[in-house]
Amino acid sequence: MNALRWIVGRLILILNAVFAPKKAQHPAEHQAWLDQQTKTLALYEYEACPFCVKVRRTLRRQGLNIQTINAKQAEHKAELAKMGGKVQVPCLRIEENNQVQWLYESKSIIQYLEQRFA
Ligand SMILES: N[C@@H](CCC(=O)N[C@@H](CS)C(=O)NCC(=O)O)C(=O)O
Repeated sequence: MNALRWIVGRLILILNAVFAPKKAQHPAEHQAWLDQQTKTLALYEYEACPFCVKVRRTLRRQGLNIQTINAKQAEHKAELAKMGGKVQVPCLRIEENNQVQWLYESKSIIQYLEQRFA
């Protein structure tokens, strides 16, 4: 089962690389604004999780440079469980006005990013 999961994961990564969406190119000033805005966002993820891949493809399409955090690492997994409430990826950590929100569900994350940055 683990081996099968590993193989499917690699396939997802290969297909994602082959059919990578075009990374949005913004004028330098707008990109600098986006980078400033996204400094306080972090995506907890697993490399080969299909839902995480979906979110990463959105980041690329939108030209968003959001920090990604490998939730397979014990310290990050523990952080996600403790602060977010459950170990599920993708999860977007949003820090705004000294408040932290943990947004789960790929659909909700994509919707949030599209509403905020599209
Ligand atoms: N409906 C969720 C599904 C997310 C999901 O199932 N993620 C899996 C990884 S692919 C997960 O976090 N499983 C818990 C674990 O592996 O500990 C979404 O669209 O984000």
